[in-house]
Amino acid sequence: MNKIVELSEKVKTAFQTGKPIIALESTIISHGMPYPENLQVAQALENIAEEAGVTPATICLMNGKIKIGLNDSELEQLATASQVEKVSRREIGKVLVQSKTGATTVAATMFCANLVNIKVFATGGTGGVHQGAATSFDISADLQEFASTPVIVVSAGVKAILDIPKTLEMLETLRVPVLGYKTSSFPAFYSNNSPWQVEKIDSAAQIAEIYKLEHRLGLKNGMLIANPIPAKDEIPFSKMEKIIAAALKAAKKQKITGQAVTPFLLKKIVELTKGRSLQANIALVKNNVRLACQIAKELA
Ligand code: PSU
Ligand code: MN
Repeated sequence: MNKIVELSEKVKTAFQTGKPIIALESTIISHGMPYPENLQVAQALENIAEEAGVTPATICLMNGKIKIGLNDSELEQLATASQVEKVSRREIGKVLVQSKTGATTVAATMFCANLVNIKVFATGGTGGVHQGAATSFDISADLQEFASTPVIVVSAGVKAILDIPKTLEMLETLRVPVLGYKTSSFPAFYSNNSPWQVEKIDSAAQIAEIYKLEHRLGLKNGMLIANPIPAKDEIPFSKMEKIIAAALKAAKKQKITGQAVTPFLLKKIVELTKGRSLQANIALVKNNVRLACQIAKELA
């Protein structure tokens, strides 16, 4: 396993000295944002963690290795590469054998973080049940990963393009705890509230305590911590509903399916909001990194 998994120097040191570590996702860098914003954001996220006294470990696949933590030049390589595969759990083996560069989704990042015992992971928004899933069967593998991988994921709810109530039902079926950080209205990515309810929790300490207790009981599930976007950065739900509907219509018209759906919709929404959604996306990920750091420190 050592040969497949490669820790960055910083991450190695953090493990040796017992410094808290958080995992960061790479799909936002490669598929979520244009260059150079993607690189700037990736670096800003790492800085936020460092300033909080936590070591960031951006996870991706490169040169046949699972990289846990990237140095500056690797981060740049990921942000500028023209051919980066979107890697969910099922693509990990193939992309490693073919030595391609792969950006890990929430599912794959959770899996890789857990391999090296990183327990907290900050992302933007996780995948879930897509609108129209009753006929398309499009349900993200992220949900299955939550059911079987004991990693705490801090996310601004789930992606707003999804069927949120069905996603919440599915998480319940998969027996995944979903907790709203200081909110009982489930956050909808760009919007800090939605018509749906979530169980509220008020401190990072309590999140860590729940995780530890579940671990003692032998529960192997992950946890979804729904962290609302700061009010000053949000786009109200009623406004986003219309924009998302337009993006979904465009996806249908262009017959976008499978893995391409999420990146297509997010890009379309950036266009339709004239970049406003990208700003919101950046703000919410930063906010999630801050909370993930607090939780990681509580667990350390
Ligand atoms: N951010 C993006 N594009 C993406 C994703 C995030 O801008 O594609 C990824 C996330 O990594 C999330 C995944 O885990 O989308 C879900 O995709 P799917 O529905 O194909 O499982
Ligand atoms: Mn899908």
